[in-house]
Amino acid sequence: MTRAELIHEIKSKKTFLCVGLDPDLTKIPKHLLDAEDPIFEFCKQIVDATASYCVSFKPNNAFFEAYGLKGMASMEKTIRYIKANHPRHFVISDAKRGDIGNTSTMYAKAVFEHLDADAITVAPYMGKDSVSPFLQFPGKWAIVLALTSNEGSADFQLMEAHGMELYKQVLEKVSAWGSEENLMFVVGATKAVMLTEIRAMVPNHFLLVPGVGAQGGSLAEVCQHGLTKDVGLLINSSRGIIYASNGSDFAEAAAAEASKIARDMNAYF
Ligand code: OMP
Repeated sequence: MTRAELIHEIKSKKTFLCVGLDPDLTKIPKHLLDAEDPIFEFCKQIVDATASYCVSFKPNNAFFEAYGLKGMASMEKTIRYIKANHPRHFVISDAKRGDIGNTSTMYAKAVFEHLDADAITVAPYMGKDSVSPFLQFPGKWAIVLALTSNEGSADFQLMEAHGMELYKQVLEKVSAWGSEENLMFVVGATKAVMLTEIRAMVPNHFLLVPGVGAQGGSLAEVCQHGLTKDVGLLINSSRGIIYASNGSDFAEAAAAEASKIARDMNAYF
């Protein structure tokens, strides 16, 4: 999906919500456990219920890999289901990859050629040759970790070297490796006030912003500091939407939660 296509989807639907698919067998409704593939069944129903309120889905690999081969198959089925039934949604494989170039190329092939996801999250700390392979696929995106939502982000990302915090060096260096057409950055919603400085460095890049909902980040604050004329934000919520209910009404509850966020986003158009 190109940047222009993504912006078109966002502006025509008046939402920039990304629904995170983090399936956990201990949290999904009990009645789904009898299904042949409970994880896929859960994701499929969440996807169908929330699709009209979002422009993107973000399956997080960990929540599928935790169930071994079966979980991996559920992830692949989920991504193929989204691609086939909701083809205008932007699919982010949240795998946080990054390795020597030779290996990153294979990670990129796995996610872009085999799974046909639109984007993958990438950790930048092995440097240019570890990130570049993800930028070689037309219409596909690398979403590089800049300032993450967790407490531990302070351990390295806020450390200063040569008078500049490490996450700012990541923004500066990595933005020169790709373009606004194939590169986004992750900035946690819990760090919303820092978006003003981040926007001064990357005024047009799309930012993936997780951390509203369960982690307590504020949508209004993120929008206040991070919105651009092209919107420039994909705001993710996972648990706050997908576990809105663990009863038989889970899909309706997820839809209601996604719709609430989409309504709030509507005000910014
Ligand atoms: P909830 O806290 O349940 O909304 O989930 C947030 C999702 O975003 C999880 O899949 C996290 O792994 C992911 N995430 C963060 O929470 N913080 C970050 O800084 C980056 C990510 C991510 O790259 O998506």
